[in-house]
Amino acid sequence: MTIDHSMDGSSLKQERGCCCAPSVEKSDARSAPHSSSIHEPREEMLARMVPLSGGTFLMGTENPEGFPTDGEGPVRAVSITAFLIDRHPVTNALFGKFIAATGYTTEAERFGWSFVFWSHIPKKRFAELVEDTVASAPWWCKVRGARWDAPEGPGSDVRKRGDYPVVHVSWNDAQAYCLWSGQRLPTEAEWEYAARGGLEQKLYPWGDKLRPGGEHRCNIWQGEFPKEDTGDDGYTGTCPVEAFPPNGYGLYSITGNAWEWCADWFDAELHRTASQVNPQGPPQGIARVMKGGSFLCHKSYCNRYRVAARTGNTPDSSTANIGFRCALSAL
Ligand SMILES: [Ca+2]
Ligand SMILES: [Ca+2]
Repeated sequence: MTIDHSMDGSSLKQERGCCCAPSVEKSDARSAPHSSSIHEPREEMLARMVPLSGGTFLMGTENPEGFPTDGEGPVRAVSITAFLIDRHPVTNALFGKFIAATGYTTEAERFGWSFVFWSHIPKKRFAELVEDTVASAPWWCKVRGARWDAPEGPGSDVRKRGDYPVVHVSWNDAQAYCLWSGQRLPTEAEWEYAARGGLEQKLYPWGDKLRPGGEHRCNIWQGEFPKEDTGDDGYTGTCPVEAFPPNGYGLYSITGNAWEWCADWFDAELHRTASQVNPQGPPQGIARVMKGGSFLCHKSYCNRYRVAARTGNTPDSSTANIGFRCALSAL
């Protein structure tokens, strides 16, 4: 089994290492297309969403904390048509409803494994559960049987994590969920517009200071990565989606906690010359955009819990720190 470790940034031309999420070569299995006529009741879906009026905002950053080679800049005026976006990332409870209704099988289940962060694997069972690690990022362990409802592999469950973001879901899985819920993934521009919560050119959804008044505002890493997360913010893994206050648009868990898939293909350059009206990203690519960073992000290693930060991963990749939220064009 070979593991393509483009998560170290090589394929995305990132200038620093990234805890983000390893991508995988899973060509030994094919993604089964998902088709279903079963849909979630529309009023339930709408009740979870926040309508945003759209408008023109300044997307990207040229702040020295940003990563120019990720394509975070230049700052440009982007226009967005009114849309709706989920108040929270899709939770385990909600994803469970989708699975129960459709019988959908996630890619991690079909491939038989997913990536789990090393310290979340019980020490006693490490040898039994871990099949391989990512050479350039040995904290990512390939765990057979790790899946959305067994996030640390066989023996783990999400019974007490219903209000946590679902993880171990690929971009393709997120698409399948959207077919059921009647939604779609947000474009990167929509996601960033929503994440900024009405503020202009701030680093975070709440302002420029990571910990205003000394308070944690999102779930990221404290301590020395990847050795020890002190969990000073209360969590050493994912956390309930409402653990921290929402942004100005009432959206929770935007930065930190789990990365969120966006609709676009990832490219570090194309947006420089593309239309700035409802940008959709490149027509093709290798990786899909992810935004928001995760509980593994730390300033010293993967300072990507800023709203302008971006990375990408292959659409069939799944890890313990990637989830998604959904959007909908205005009614
Ligand atoms: Ca944390
Ligand atoms: Ca997030």
